[in-house]
Amino acid sequence: GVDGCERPPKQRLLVVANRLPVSAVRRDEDSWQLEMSVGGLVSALVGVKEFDARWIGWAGVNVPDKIGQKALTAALAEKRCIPVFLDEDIVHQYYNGYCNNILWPLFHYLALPQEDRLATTRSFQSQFNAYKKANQMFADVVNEHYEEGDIVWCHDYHLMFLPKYLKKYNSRMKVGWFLHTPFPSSEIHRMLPSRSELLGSVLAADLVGFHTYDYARHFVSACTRILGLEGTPEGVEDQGKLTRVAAFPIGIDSERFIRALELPQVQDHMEELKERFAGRKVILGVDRLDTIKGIPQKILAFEEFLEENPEWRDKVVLLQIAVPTRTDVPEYQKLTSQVHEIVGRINGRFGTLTAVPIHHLDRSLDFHALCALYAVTDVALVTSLRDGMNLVSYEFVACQASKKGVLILSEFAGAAQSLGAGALLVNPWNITEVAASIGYALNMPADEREKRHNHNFRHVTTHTSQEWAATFMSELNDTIVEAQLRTRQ
Ligand code: ADQ
Repeated sequence: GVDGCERPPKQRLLVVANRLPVSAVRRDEDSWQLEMSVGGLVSALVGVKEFDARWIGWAGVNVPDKIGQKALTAALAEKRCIPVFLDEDIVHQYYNGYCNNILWPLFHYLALPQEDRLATTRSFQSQFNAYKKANQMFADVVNEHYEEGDIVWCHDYHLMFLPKYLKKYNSRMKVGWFLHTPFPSSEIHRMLPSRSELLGSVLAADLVGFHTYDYARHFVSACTRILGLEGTPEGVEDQGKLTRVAAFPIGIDSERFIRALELPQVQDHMEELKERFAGRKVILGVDRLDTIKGIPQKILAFEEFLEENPEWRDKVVLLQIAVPTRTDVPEYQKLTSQVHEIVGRINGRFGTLTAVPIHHLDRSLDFHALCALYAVTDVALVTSLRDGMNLVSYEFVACQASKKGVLILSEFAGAAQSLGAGALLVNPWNITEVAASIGYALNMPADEREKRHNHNFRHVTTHTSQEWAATFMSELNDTIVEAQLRTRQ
């Protein structure tokens, strides 16, 4: 530095998640084109400047040949990313199978696959074995790149065995694990054939984090009821060893959204949208096309609203932007056609020669288009049946400083705990209630809208993703110090 003092070296952080924050496209045998994707996690960690972070994860492509693997590894190194190579069979059984067909639905309170689905997929046990094998492959790569003093931060339901495997390699490794989905009631978790092994492996971490206090409490009671361990206000204790369990609600990089609204291309886009929907109020839904997001329920509620309020029929439009994900999983293909069918029916019923009430897009929007859309929206409609947090609701609030629109938010989204005071909370299963809330939102007086918006805007701009990551990391560092003190006593 200027004063001649050396800055202390930054603490190294290894972030481990199923997917790397880049998408890789192969150009030829030994060259790859990489694009950094932006998401909550990426911007959270970019914002935490005091750490020297590296990413470890799957690049999302099958690279069977050594030449390709070597070239991709080299290209990724420039982005501070380290790949885990998974072959097609593992991806099918670990990712499509155990992660997305078993854990994901169960953690969102949806039933385990019924017999007909079990018969068509490969057996539960072989999917579970692939899950463990994949976790071991992640652990191997982490271990290979680990240096004494590193912090290892594991993410999500894909990697529940990772804390245990890492500690087996090195019991002094500092390991944190964060779950982005809900953790369900212990009565739901109990149904999993591998319930105990999964809990025990997560408990090997030093710090276990969830979005909400409820999820943390569910996890602790699963550990007490299923494993017979002791739950304390601090976490879970097993023979004197404490695993700290706590809530760390995630946020967004709100500044990035607020700044984007100033850009000329975003403002042009807003003008276009305003012109396109002049004379109509805009209701917006933005979701990954996933059963947990309650998209059919949302559209049916909108239909009921139109049915009950004929005077609104040509004055309102629902824009539903639903980016398809996990298209290899049959459940998701079924959902797509179900949504298309409902949208088609409602547009046939209430559309005119010049306008339809629902615009449904099966694709993602780029960041600037998304910001413009959030900014011109009158009512955002989030009807998740369950959702760990739901960042779309945060993004909408961040973009509404001038319009002060209304957020209708499912009480089953983690975000209901943080944005509940400003939003209209609904039970998405109660279509009549959601329809009534749409009416209430569209007619809400400006002063009530402003009060509600200000409340949420303050929350979204103070509880950012950067703050989330920094808090988790400092808590993880603290647990290590506490553990050292305890062993010295
Ligand atoms: P998701 O289930 O993906 O995340 P969410 O938190 O809403 O849900 O984040 C979705 C992200 O994708 C947002 O940043 C949104 O802008 C973007 N997105 C979604 N649809 C899009 C579209 N059509 N076009 C463009 N962008 C789109 C999981 C959990 C959540 C939890 C997060 C973070 O399921 O509950 O909040 O992780 O922990």
